[in-house]
Formats: sequence, structure tokens, C-alpha cells
Amino acid sequence: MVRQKTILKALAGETQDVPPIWMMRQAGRYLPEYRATRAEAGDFLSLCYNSDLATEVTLQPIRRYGFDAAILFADILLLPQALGADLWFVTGEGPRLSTISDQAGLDALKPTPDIHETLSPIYQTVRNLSGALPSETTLIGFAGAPWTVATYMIAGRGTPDQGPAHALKDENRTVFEGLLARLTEATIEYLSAQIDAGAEVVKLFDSWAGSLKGSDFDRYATGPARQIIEALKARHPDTPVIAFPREAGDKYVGFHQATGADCVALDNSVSPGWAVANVQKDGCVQGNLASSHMVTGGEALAQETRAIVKAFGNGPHIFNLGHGITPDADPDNVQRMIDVVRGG
Ligand code: 1CP
Repeated sequence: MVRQKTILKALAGETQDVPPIWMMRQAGRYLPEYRATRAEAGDFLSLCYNSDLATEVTLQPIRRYGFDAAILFADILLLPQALGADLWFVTGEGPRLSTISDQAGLDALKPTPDIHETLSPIYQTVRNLSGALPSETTLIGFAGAPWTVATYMIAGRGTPDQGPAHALKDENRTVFEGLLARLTEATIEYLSAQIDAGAEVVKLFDSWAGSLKGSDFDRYATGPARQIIEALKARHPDTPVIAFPREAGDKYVGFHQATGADCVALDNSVSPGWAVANVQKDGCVQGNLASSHMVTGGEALAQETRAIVKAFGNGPHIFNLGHGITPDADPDNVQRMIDVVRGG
């Protein structure tokens, strides 16, 4: 009998003495070995589409820290590119895309089955990783949730308040909802192909869910997540799904049932005590240490890590940060966090 992987146990609802741990953006600029491989690739997108180098950077944090999960190295904005949007990254600023604002722009997107042509190197990375990871390490695939991806496609860049996407929603609901429907359909195919290639778990990142309020949240965050998870479960009933409706606040309550997610990932704006009573009662949760501790370290890092492990310790829990680790983080602080979680 092969012992089941710790991440899969947590996702099956098991409470463990030591929670499994991985970290959002664990392959990233805070690691010197990542910066070296990225320099070799030339730029960020070339790194994403080079299966050998993307495999290498995915493995780097596993080698250095022995995390319980590896997350495929790619980006949520590759899907819009596969649908026909122009995409480039401005150094020091972030992503830029061609924008969609009307029916003609929506109609110009490529048909869903065509996405696999652009995304085939990503599936190759997943296949490489399936063969290369240690037997105890779980491979996580991912995609952006339709709302979050749409905010970038509408604005053409990252925005602090998702203003352009909210404006299109209010001014031309048909185009806005049409775009979300196209993204929902394409995300199902993209994640399904990652699972076929060997992803053992998939995660849906709704990084900007928090700016959807009231019934908008239900329609544009919960609704698409439910549709995607339903379709994935019909095809891949044994593959767990993690949903991350970041900054959902009160809307975290009931998100497991409303979407069918096996695990709900928590940002660090919710307190562990509240989340235990209101969210973990429904199933596995992931999170939620503030990523700033990876910069500042010290006794506060150890104390806060211990408090999170303790608070979530009576139910299924995957230890993680509340958002991605930042480039200014100290790699030694990551080791310290892991040592505390594992009881060192
Ligand atoms: O210069 C570099 O090397 C680029 C930095 C970088 C990295 C390391 C970007 C640009 N993307 C990534 C990888 C990435 N992105 C992963 C890989 C796996 C891992 O976690 O190690 C994942 C899962 C993502 C997901 C992603 N991309 C999200 C959702 C999660 C989140 O952080 O909220 C979002 C919103 C993006 C868009 C994006 N890509 C990159 C940047 C800087 C951004 C944010 C842009 C913005 O809103 O300003």
C-alpha cells in the first residue's frame, strides 16, 4: 500500500497532526535560482512556454524546501492569450493585454477547442512534472477564475479596484456576461487538459473576487466556480478542486457547498478563529499566514505560524500564505515557517 499524499488526505477531509504545506508563488523572484532560470529563458512568458525551464522552476522550491505540493509554473493570463488576446509583460510594471469592450471584440476570440494549440507546452510541463516529482509531492494545476481573468482582459492590465470591468458589467451586461461565459467554458477545457496530463489537484484563483459585492458575487464569483467544478467533477470525479475567492469576507461562508469545492483557500484578512467556526466546519481550508511575515521574519513569524496551525488543527487544513510570496521575501524566513509548521 502506498501511503496517500498528505495534501490529498487533507483534501479528502482528514485531520492531520502536522498540516501539509505549500506556498502561493513558491517558484518566484525571491529565489536566486528562479532569477537565474528566468534570465536564461529571457523573459517571463518565454519561461512559461518553455516546458523544460518551467519544469525546472517548479521543482526548485521542492528541492530547496520539500513542500508537500508543487504548483505548475504558468500564469492565469496564458488562457486569454490562447483565446487570441495579445499579452506582454512590462518589466517592473506587470501584464498588458489587448482590451475587450464590445460584441465585436468578444466575437473575435478564438473558439474554445483552439486554446490547446497555444497551451500545449503547458500540458507538456505537467507531464514532465508528473514524472519528475518525489512520490510524496502532489502536483497542483491551476487557472484564473472567469471574473479575475476578465478584469485583465477588459482593462488590459492589473487594476487596483477593477474599475473598467465593473463599468462594462454596468454598461453592457450582455458583453460582460458573454465574456464570462466564454472564459468559463475555456477554463473547463484548460483545467481538464491539465488533469489529463497529470495534475492531481486543480486550483481556481479568483484574486479579485473581493470587489464583487452582494448578488454580483453570487453571479460572477460563485456561479462560474460552481459551473467549472460541476463540469470537472463530471469528467474527473476523483480530482479535488481548491477555490480561492480572495477577500470574499462574509462570502466565504457556505462557499464549499455553493461551488462543490473540496477546499476553500483563505486570504489573511479573515481571522483563523472566525474561519474555523464559519468555513472549516464545511470542509478543508487552506491558508492563511500574511505573506509580509516572509519579509519581516523574527518572533512574530513563528508566533503567527503557530497560532494558525493550532487554530485550524482540529479539522482538515493545508498550511499556506494568504496571498503570494513577494519578491522582497527572505528565503530563510520560508524555512523558518516550514520548521515551525513541522514542529521544529
Ligand atoms: O517577472 C516575473 O518573473 C513574473 C512574476 C510572476 C510569476 C512568478 C508572474 C507575473 N506570474 C508568476 C507565476 C504565477 N502566477 C503562478 C505560478 C505558480 C506559483 O505560484 O509558484 C501562479 C499560480 C500565478 C497566478 C496569477 N497570475 C494570479 C493569481 C494569483 C494571485 O497572485 O493573485 C494573478 C492575478 C496573476 C497575474 C499576474 N502575473 C504576474 C503578475 C505580476 C500578475 C499580477 C498583476 C497585477 O494584477 O498587477
